[in-house]
Amino acid sequence: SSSAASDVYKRQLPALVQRLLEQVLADEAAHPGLPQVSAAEMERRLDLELTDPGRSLEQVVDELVHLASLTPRTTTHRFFNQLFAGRNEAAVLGEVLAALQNVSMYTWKAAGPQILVEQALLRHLAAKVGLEGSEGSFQAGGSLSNLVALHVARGEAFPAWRDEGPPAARPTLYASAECHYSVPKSAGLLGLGRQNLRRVEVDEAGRLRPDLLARAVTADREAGRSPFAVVATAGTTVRGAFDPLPEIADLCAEEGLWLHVDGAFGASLALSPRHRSRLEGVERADSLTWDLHKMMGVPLPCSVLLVRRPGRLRRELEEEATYLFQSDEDRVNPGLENLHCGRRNDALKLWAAWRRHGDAGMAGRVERLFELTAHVVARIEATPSLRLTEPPPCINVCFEVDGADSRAVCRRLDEEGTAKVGWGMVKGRAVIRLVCANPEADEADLDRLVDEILRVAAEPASG
Ligand code: ABU
Repeated sequence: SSSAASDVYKRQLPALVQRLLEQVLADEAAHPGLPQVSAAEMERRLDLELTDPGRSLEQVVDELVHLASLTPRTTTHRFFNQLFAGRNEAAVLGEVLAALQNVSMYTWKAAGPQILVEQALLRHLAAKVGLEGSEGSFQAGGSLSNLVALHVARGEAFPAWRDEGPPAARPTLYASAECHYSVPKSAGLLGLGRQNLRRVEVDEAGRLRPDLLARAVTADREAGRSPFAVVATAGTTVRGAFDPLPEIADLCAEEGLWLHVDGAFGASLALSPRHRSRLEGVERADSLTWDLHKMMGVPLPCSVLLVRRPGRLRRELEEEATYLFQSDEDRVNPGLENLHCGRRNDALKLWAAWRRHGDAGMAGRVERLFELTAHVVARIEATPSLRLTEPPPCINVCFEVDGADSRAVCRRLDEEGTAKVGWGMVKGRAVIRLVCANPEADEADLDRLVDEILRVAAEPASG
């Protein structure tokens, strides 16, 4: 019966959750890094088969603890591998409640005030980037935010496409050669054709060149194509470059092109008065992708899409579903304007973190990441055998060790369990890409990491 079930929750769950948390956190503290093992070896260590009979809740907790003990640590001070890292306690609490209540964010009927939480966040984020009055939605990651943005841009330029299929004109899209891989993926998914995405060359610092963009648009028009949108990147994945938004926005205005800014990584700079100037021009975007799970450290995913002119999302996404949209005002039924039907509550964790830290705390987080970045840059510059690729515009630091293969260095550190740090390609060279995305890591952690990189690079296998 439902009362028996709720009794289980009241009597057992708090203690089980406490046990899970204590054991996972203790193990993480004892082993902040784990030696990487192959998938085949992991399969030998784990029993993952789904069998009868089922097990007790206590046994399930034990199994979860064991699984966690073998899972890569992304929240400790040894993880510098991705554009996200660390953990935010208030956000974790919000996430726990989201899982416990399990609302689906499509209707007021099913989610009630959680919809208002989401809308309050969208308004606040829009104001931070000068897009007051815009509409927005949460998506399951930056790739989907980019996809939906380009779907809306396509509908703006070719209103009949959604109902009638592709037009005869050849729609053409532009982005930098260093744009995120979700842009060509979206071009394929949306039926634009990946070959109709122009990858515009970048300057020395990895920023899209507006002069080449203008030339490409003119050439395409002369060839009978239909340019319709530009994706500018605010914070590229490897180098952290910010495309020149004012010049690109000028061109888009002159040419009547939709300007989508992929700020999945870099839009969080808008929260910091000290760093927001790199985003100058973002207020002229027609749409913006912003991943709060990156610099802001809330659990994945937490991606927001903002669209300047309200009504566009609904125009391009609305479908009839009488079984779902049964009551209440449409303004609180976000399922009418979202790609997703059933949708998890990604807003609550961000709202909890923001309530905890306030605007100043959120800005402070971004600023701390830049302080850590400056520290590691100074350390690299002071070490004769290390070569900084370029002064980093964001929180990812690219560098090489003289005489060492960056890929081998990263692989060795991972195999040992010393640290996770990745590599990327810049101007044809493999460079170490160290991302300072965890404000809980400190200067000593970074010094230690640089020491370990130097040690590993000096070993024969890394040459
Ligand atoms: N948006 C994908 C970023 C992947 C990375 O952390 O490098």
